[in-house]
Amino acid sequence: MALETGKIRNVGVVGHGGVGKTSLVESLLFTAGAVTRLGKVDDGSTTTDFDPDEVKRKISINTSIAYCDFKGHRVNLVDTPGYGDFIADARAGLRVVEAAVVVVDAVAGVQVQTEKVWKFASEFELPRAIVVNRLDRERSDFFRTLESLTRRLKGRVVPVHIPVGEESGFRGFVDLVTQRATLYTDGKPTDAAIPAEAADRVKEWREKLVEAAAETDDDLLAKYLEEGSLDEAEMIKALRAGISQGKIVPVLCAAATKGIGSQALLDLIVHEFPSPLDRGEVGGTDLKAKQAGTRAPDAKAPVAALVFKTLSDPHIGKLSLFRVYSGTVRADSTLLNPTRGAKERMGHVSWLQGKTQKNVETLGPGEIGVAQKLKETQTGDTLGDEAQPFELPRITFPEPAINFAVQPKSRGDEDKISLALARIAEEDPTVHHHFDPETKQLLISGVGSLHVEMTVERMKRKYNVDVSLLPPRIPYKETVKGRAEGQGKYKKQTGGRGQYGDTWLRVEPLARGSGFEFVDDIFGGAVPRNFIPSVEKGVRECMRKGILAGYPIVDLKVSLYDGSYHDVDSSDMAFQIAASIGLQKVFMDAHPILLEPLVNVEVTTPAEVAGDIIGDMNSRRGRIVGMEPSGETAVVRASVPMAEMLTYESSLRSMTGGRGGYAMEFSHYEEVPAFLADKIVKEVKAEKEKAEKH
Ligand SMILES: Nc1nc2c(ncn2[C@@H]2O[C@H](COP(=O)(O)OP(=O)(O)OP(=O)(O)O)[C@@H](O)[C@H]2O)c(=O)[nH]1
Ligand SMILES: [Mg+2]
Repeated sequence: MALETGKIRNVGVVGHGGVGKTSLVESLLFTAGAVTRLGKVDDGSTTTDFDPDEVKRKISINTSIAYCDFKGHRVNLVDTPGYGDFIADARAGLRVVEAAVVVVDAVAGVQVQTEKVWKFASEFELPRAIVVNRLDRERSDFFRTLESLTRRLKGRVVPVHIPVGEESGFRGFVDLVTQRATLYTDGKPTDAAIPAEAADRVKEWREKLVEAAAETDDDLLAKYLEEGSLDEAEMIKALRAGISQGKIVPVLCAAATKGIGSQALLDLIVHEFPSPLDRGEVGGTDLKAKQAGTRAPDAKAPVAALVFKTLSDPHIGKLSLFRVYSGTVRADSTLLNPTRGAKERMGHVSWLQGKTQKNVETLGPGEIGVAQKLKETQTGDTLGDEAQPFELPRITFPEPAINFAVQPKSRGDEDKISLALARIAEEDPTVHHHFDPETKQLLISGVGSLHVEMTVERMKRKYNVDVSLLPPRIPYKETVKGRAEGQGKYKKQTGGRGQYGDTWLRVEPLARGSGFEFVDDIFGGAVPRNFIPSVEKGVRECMRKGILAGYPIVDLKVSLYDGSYHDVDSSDMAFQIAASIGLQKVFMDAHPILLEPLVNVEVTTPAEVAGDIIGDMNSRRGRIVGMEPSGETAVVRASVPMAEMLTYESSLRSMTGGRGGYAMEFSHYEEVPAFLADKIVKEVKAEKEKAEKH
């Protein structure tokens, strides 16, 4: 029997890193009786942080799912990571739920990622509740936190709880609707009258709650203005509607590790948050009619399920986590993945309790489940009925912002590395990799440096390949600014047949981006026809290797205008060598320079530090090409040498307190300023000498 759709609550638990999301999920599971003992993040025993990397670092890296049954409802909890590098997973998690619990720390208040997940929740139009957690900590302050919530988050934020006791003395809260206190001793709640110490606050904040409730509805507001109050039933009704429509964001108190607040949060989830049925139809593309279409949360409708997360484990294999939007997914059925044009056999389908799977026969609309070993399906794909192909909007992921080169620790591991990275990218769509033919390096790109480091650890642990990370080499190029001409001669007389080639070459610069041009200016056979391709070959080979500092030469015109030959000793090889000797000399006489790649950068920053961002860009030899303030955030566009952007991530983080973001793409090549070019040439020479010594 599939679950009753109206009795399902899918809830994303989101927030800044380390505020207690995983602990809160654990506490909810424990309170509802879904687990028999309260796991702890600190000893790696929680339900939702089970990955070895999570256990080791004591942070969440992957979105994971747990469920509990509470007062006749099924509550699916989507525990998401809060660390910035993994926040894309939180966004993917929020795509498949009907509501969000935003957890904030009672000491720190609103933080960078709080604002980010808030924006994600707004993007998906999710109703939400805020849990002020860790109220038992030193220096925690509910009201200061509340002040930061009101100031920094858009929405009608109103407390429905007032805490009782502070810091280590925090022992419960007063419910502003019922005006009863819930006080905890040894993790056990008891109902009590409002303690005297909280009475003033309760009076003050209840008034504000009544006002907020009244404002959700014109009739209620009229009544409230007339009578100065609302009765409890009216208030509950107004709050329910207000919360589920997102007009009111209730704030609750908690200390997750002590179990305080879980029961009240579960009550709110089942009573106030919408079910998949309330959410109604979802939009997508009807692939048969080739137009926009919808799917309803109806067990008999055609299946539409969205894969929002892929996990792969060398032992278990691939796991695809999906959310059913319509229809019924059955074990042992076959579904179509229209994106890949693949039929997928759903063997077992299961509910997920952290890493534990519970096989079920069917998964109905609104349910979240997992399938094993789907062949082609990837994160973001839709699974559905073959006869009624349909595609839900894909989940989009941020473009990677940071690149590292990887170097195998043992020789011959290159293939293994690419394979491992391809597998990891299946699980984590924010990891990209590609081979750069110019620098001959394999590059890994990710969201941030921790993200790339974790990727390397995963490669080692799961696929047994060990690599070291280097900053990527900058693909400089060489060219000339002036003209020069001269001779390149190669002559060798040793015993029998000798070697003879003689070329006169002229070099000139070409326009940026035009590459290479070879001109045959020989009259009267000074260099025989059949050796002219040899000269060009010698020139090309020499250009590929570089002359000034070993970088490829571009935008150069080379003319062969004279030479001489020997009837017996001249050969293809001799002319190649002669040309190369000649080019090396004339090139250096023609005012050689280095070119460097420039990138277009777009920085998104809180408006108040936009000035710092611009100043910093100038110090990176960047040219500002545009600046758009748009309310609280500003967008700064600049053209900057790629070499100056290698360390940008950490600078941006410190300048913006982690609230900034940036994207960049290659633009064009420009001359490296002379003083820097000298430095680069010297470094390359020193490296070469060192390499030759070894
Ligand atoms: N004192 C106190 N500590 C808490 C509370 N809740 C969580 N912690 C501790 O805070 C730390 C982080 O808790 P987590 O549950 O991992 O936080 P999280 O938000 O899931 O972290 P990420 O998933 O990495 O973003 C752990 O050491 C918890 O034991 C609380 O209510 N009181
Ligand atoms: Mg966590």
